[in-house]
Order: sequence, then C-alpha cells, then structure tokens
Amino acid sequence: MGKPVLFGADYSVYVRAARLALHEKGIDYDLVPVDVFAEGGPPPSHLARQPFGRIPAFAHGGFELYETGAITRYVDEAFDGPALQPADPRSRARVNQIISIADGHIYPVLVWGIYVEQVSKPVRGEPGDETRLAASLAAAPVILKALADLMGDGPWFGGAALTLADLHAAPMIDCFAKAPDSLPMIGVHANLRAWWSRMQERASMRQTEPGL
Ligand SMILES: N[C@@H](CCC(=O)N[C@@H](CS)C(=O)NCC(=O)O)C(=O)O
Repeated sequence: MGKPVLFGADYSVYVRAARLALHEKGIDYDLVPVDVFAEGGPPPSHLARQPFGRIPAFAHGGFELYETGAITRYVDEAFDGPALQPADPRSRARVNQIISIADGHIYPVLVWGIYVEQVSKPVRGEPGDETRLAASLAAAPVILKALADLMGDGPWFGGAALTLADLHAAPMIDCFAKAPDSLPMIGVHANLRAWWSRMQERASMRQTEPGL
C-alpha cells in the first residue's frame, strides 16, 4: 500500500503526536512540510486535504484523513507493532479521556496560554499577553492535578503500557516544560514528574524533537 504520508511541520505539537504514534509502531513514513502560517494563508493544496487549514493531515494508500486523534487511532489499528490502545473498555476510556483533556485544556492553557505567551512570543521579539499568561498560570495546577489523579500509580496514563494518551500529552508538556514556572508545577506531582522523565527518555521523543 506504500508508505503513509504525514503533512505538516515538525514544530507542531499535533504533528508530533502523530509522528510519535508512527515511531512507536515502527512505521516508515514521509513527512511533507506544510506552512499553514504562510503569508496569504495555508496553501490551497493543504486546504484540499484539511479544510480547516490545520496540521497534520495524513494519507495512506489513497485513504486521506485529518484530525490527529483519528490519525493516531488509525495508525494504531491499521498497522502491526505494539498496541497503543488498551483492549479493556475502562482503560481505553481513560486513554480517550486524557486525549480530550489534552485537546480541551492542555493545548489552550499550557501550550498557548503559557508556552506561547511566556516563551515563544518573547523569543520572536513579541510581547506576551500578561493577562492571558496570568490566567493560564492560575489554571495550570488544576490541569496538572487532574492528570496526576488520572494517572495514579501509572507508570503511563493508560496504566502499565505506553498508549496514545502519553503520545498526545507529551508534545504539549514538552512545550509547557520550557516555561520558567513549569517544572516546579509538574514537580508537585511525583507520578507526573516520573512520567515526564520516562517520556523524555524514549527514542521516539528524541527522533521527533522539533528542528532535528
Ligand atoms: N483538531 C486538530 C488541531 C490541530 C492544530 O490545531 N494544529 C495546529 C498546529 S499545532 C495548527 O494547525 N495551527 C494552525 C492555525 O491555528 O492556524 C487536530 O487534532 O488535528
């Protein structure tokens, strides 16, 4: 059927989640660069694949797909390699719960509200939005506690084995971890701190490091 193709940029946390799933499954794939922030907007060829102009988009043997959660679940189910979703309905529900929390809370608050405002805008010479940053810093402990409570004894979000929950959360936590106040906030939760160390040691995380 040929190699799957992922369209996107390596700096994107969503592209990285999809790449992590491909790497953890041991699947050879092509990453085709797309600049959704290009002057004039995303290229028409990308809008034909992803009408909302977001990354990633995915194609495999004539089958086209967008929305990262759909892509990572397809990658897990359509290819050989270690299962990235538990079979048991309750554990699987937990994994899906974490992925929803990543989309609904980690991404807007820890990535956009903290990482973008406190790290990435200043690096680009742009002032961060102090009001948004303060609100996000106030909201972050609730998110981190929810994650720590759901992980329990772990060692992974889905229990004994690495799952898509870890792969969706990790790229976002990697951005958050670059913010000055983040590590003490993560450190309040020993299980989350240990998870983050384990995650950073994975070859897939190193292989998908943005800019490599
Ligand atoms: N719901 C989408 C979200 C993807 C997303 O927001 N990607 C970001 C990059 S991390 C993006 O394309 N941003 C472009 C924009 O906001 O215009 C998915 O799950 O794939």
